Amino acid sequence: MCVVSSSSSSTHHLGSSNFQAFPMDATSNSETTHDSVYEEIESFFDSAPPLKDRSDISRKLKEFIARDSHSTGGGGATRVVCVTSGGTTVPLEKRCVRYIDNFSSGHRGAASTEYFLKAGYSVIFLYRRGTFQPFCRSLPEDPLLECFEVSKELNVQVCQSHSEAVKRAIGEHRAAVDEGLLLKLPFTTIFEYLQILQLIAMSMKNLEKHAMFYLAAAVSDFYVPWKSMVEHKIQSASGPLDMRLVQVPKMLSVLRNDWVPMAFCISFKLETDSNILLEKAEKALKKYKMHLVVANELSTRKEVVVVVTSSEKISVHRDKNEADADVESPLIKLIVEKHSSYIEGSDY
Ligand code: PAZ
Repeated sequence: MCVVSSSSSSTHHLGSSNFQAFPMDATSNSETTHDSVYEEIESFFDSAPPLKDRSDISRKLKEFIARDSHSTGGGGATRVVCVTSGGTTVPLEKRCVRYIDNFSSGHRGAASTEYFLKAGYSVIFLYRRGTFQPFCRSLPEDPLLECFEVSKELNVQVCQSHSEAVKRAIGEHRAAVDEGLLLKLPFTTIFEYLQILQLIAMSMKNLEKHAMFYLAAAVSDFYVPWKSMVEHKIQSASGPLDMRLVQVPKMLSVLRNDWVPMAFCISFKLETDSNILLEKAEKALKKYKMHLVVANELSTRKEVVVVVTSSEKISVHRDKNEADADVESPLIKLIVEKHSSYIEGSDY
């Protein structure tokens, strides 16, 4: 039988990831976050496999934020939002053949990114590789094969039926990237996601209230710590699999209290049981001191969401009278208004 537990792991320990869990004012709010949470988080980062392209990501973030403050005359008045999108994977082996995944398509994150850009925000799009991308939502599933055709002279051309969608996807996407308004950073595993999220937070800290975190990614609740993970493919000949997953430390507390204490923070709560959804969203709002929690149910998430604040619950619906309308359009409008009130100091 193949058992993945801490006792099987020590020989495969990769050592420190050269990653500091609390590079900024870590103790400033220590009374608000339990020491044990800090310890769990520190241990998560210390034992996570180092990000391969860490310095490249840091450089891109630095340049993106710097370009942003230059374009506003150094006043830093531009609003920057980090949109997280898609689901994180949990590898079961270091030389990963199998992993635990979740349903998230990244549609929410991609659509929201488009609306934030339209509202004048710069967007850092932290997305799961292979999920929906901003401006590409209306393309068919296999765009290369379905949108293009090859003429007798072997010229590649866009099929008439898809030409508008292709023009929009390429044009609007390129404009946002070239103008320095959209930075896309991919992740696959929970280890990559949380390490990149921290790098983003570090880079956005000085934006203070103009920074926003819109955390729509479906983040794994359980994982196999890297130091407990077997190196090679788990063998089925060994019989049934007995595996212990531990809880992913709750990063929302440190994000809110230590990494970016001034940023406007929005988390999402997904449930399949509508009876517990709002209660859980309210709990998350209080526990992690979020400014807003967006509550949604799996089967209706494209139709309606509920924005939960400390004083109200606002249902936001997709406009059913419009064929291509989505719920993200009114949702982002509302969130932008709430963020404005926060910046002006008239709310929260
Ligand atoms: O990615 P998608 O458009 O298929 O779904 C969006 C969502 C349901 C993942 C998002 O709205 C959400 O609720 N994210 C947080 C999930 C959670 O509770 O962990």
